[in-house]
Amino acid sequence: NYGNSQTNERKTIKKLKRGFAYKLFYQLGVWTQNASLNDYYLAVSYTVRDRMQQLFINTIRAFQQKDSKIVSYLSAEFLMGPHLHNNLINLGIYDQVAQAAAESGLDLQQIIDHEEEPGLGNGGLGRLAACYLDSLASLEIPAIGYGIRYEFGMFDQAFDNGWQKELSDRWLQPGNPWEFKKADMAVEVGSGGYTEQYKDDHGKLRVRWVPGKLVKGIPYDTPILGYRVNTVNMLRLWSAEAPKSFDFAEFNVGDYLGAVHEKMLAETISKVLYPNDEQSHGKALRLYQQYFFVSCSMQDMIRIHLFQFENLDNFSDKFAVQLNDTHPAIAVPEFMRLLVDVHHYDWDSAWEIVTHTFAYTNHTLLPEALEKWPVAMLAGLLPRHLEIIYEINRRFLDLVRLEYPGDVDVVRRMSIIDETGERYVRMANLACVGGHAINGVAQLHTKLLKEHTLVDFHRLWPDKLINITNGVTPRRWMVVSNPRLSQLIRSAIGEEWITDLKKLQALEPLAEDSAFCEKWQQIKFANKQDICTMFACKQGPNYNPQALFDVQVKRIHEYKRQHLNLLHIVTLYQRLKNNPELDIPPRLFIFGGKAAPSYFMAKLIIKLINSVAEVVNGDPAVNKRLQILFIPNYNVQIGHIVYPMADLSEQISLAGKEASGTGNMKFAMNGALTVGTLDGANVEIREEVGAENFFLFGMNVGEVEARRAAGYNPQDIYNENKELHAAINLIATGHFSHGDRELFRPVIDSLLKHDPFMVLADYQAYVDCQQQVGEVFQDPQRWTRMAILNAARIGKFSSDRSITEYCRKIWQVKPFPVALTLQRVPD
Ligand code: 26R
Repeated sequence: NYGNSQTNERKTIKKLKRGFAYKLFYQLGVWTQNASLNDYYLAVSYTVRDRMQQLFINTIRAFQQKDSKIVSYLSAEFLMGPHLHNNLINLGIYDQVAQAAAESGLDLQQIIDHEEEPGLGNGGLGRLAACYLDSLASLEIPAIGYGIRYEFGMFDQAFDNGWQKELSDRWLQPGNPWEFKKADMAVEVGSGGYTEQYKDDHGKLRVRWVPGKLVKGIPYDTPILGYRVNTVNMLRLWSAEAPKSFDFAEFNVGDYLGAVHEKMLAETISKVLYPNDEQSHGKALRLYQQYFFVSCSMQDMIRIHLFQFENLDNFSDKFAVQLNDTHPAIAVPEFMRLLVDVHHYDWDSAWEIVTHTFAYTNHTLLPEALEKWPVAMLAGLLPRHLEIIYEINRRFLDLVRLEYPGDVDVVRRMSIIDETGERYVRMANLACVGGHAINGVAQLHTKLLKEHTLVDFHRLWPDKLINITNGVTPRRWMVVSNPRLSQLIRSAIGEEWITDLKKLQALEPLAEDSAFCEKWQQIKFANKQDICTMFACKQGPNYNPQALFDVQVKRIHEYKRQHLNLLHIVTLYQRLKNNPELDIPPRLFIFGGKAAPSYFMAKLIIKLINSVAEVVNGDPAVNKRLQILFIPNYNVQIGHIVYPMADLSEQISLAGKEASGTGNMKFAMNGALTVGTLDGANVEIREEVGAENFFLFGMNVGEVEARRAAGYNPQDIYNENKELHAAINLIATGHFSHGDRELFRPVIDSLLKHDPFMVLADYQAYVDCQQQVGEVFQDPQRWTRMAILNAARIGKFSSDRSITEYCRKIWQVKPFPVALTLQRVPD
């Protein structure tokens, strides 16, 4: 019935076109001729959203069935990226909508590109949460992502004379068609005040918290589509508002301005995402943000639970709550408070429920990133929670003393309270004690947690700490962002790989098929051309799509060693200046990434990259073979462009510092080869794709430790290594700073005096490895074969695999397929 399906297709397109026109007219209130691109973006998005609603509402109903267990993913960050394109793909209506748009005189691509992305995350941790939501829905696991609806997400980055400038991110300004405000589902959250004892109706002595202030949390729900399934999960983000009682009429009689001021203060809570990925333990607002969204979310889950059950006894059968790092760890005492103070559970039963509910994922090995809050701050902001934390700690330390009699040191180390100086609450210890599972995010990371960061906890509870290696969603990171490659793969091996990424293995034999290899190369080339047209070189000739595209995109951090990459560039620059005949392939070095606004060294590294770029790109003696592009404002949208066009993926952190990395996976999926250290998930990527298809260099963790133990002196390396010496001197003597010898001195000094991330120690190995990279690139057949094998063997790193492991090892949740029992609109 080809004819039949064709008429259906026509009907669908006609309906979509009518949908656009309706939305423009009725919802946006504009006439076609006057509509802006934003109006069209909203009209198309609302039309698409309507097609998700039946599924969304059916899924919510399914949550209410007793035998469905729900995963709650608590995260201070969700770096979702644009919704429209992804939803079109997951719904399977991209082609129809493109056709309907075209027939309405619209360019769907232009509309998709118009979307202001919700960048409610800093980097890896927030993006991981977004990939996990995609997989949870696609695997038909009932799940709610709980977080904060920041009015201002990650700042926009611009360059001013090569320096990073932060601009506020106004993502909500054009209107957000994907969210539903649920004003009547608001909950109240307290702060400050005091605690008191009182006798309840049965004469039993109880404690209650009398907060000094209240705010209201309003949920905004965004539907999260699975890929071609009926499940539409939800992302529930909380926005802070002043509660009714603070309204001028009732509370602040006569003090109108005072009341407005109170309202303003309440609303600052969800105003802005903290852009630091360094420690922010001085910031009461940050702590309160965490408490705010956690309290809202726990109250919400309790409400959902009590909707179906009489009490909270079986709460942990209904909800598995994952703590995405320690940012939501205050959930442990909050849930205890709700159970003991509000729902009148005794301590032991409450603790049983709490510990069966929570599990904690650790995402970092950097000691400075382990959260701790001053006890004094908690006492002021959350007095009842501090009492509960003390009680948790008292009982926990009794257990520790029992296990290790006489060992006061272990007690000091494992205590939730750090008493070495000013007293702090250690959030990682709290999270470890308060849940039934702890996990690292890559094998090496978990091993290092076991041996160092969490060694005592691992000794006490040998089965509690497990590994679940990170993964990323192939829907967004292949199908959405790389349509050309996805189409080629589809035509070669079908499309099962989209939901079962191991199936990419079927590509392996095609690495020997010259016709396929040629198509593969053409696609890479076309993707590279795209970026060359998108960005024009400001100083020199336009970027050359034949060049080796050598890419490092990630947050700017010393441990990630963007400056090692830069030293290699300066080395090549000098080699070319000294020897114009040098036989190396042309390279385009691409950078992208933001620096935390207060991270001086990271910002200086950005300035240094831009400064080297200016000189190199503007030097006709080298700029046919060496060019540098720092793409401003790296975000999910830019990621969509960057991964598909990369030849080489830079994963060059000092071994032992990167917990996992996830960009490394996205690059390999899109046919880039990796140059990397044995750090994070690189180790497992190399294992999967084969050592012969991975450019490995540098010290491993053991060698790093040994080197440091032997007394590391970067100055010696600088003195002995001629090329390195010259490269550093070129920067130090102002070659890239118009003669200014002071500008980059802090970078140089750091490298020569301490070099905490051992850039100099790995320099020679890196440069040598890059030499090899260049040689292989000059053999396109060989390069392409390696790239295809990388993609073919990357299946393990699908977030579907990660989520399947979480379900089995931590959450004890099974897929719960949604039946479409509810029709669209009741008559
Ligand atoms: C304490 C606070 C200010 C803070 C510290 C660190 C806030 C945010 C961070 C960022 C950390 C936790 C993070 O993003 N970690 C990254 O998590 C990714 C997902 O697991 C890993 O791939 C990546 O290696 C790791 O750095």
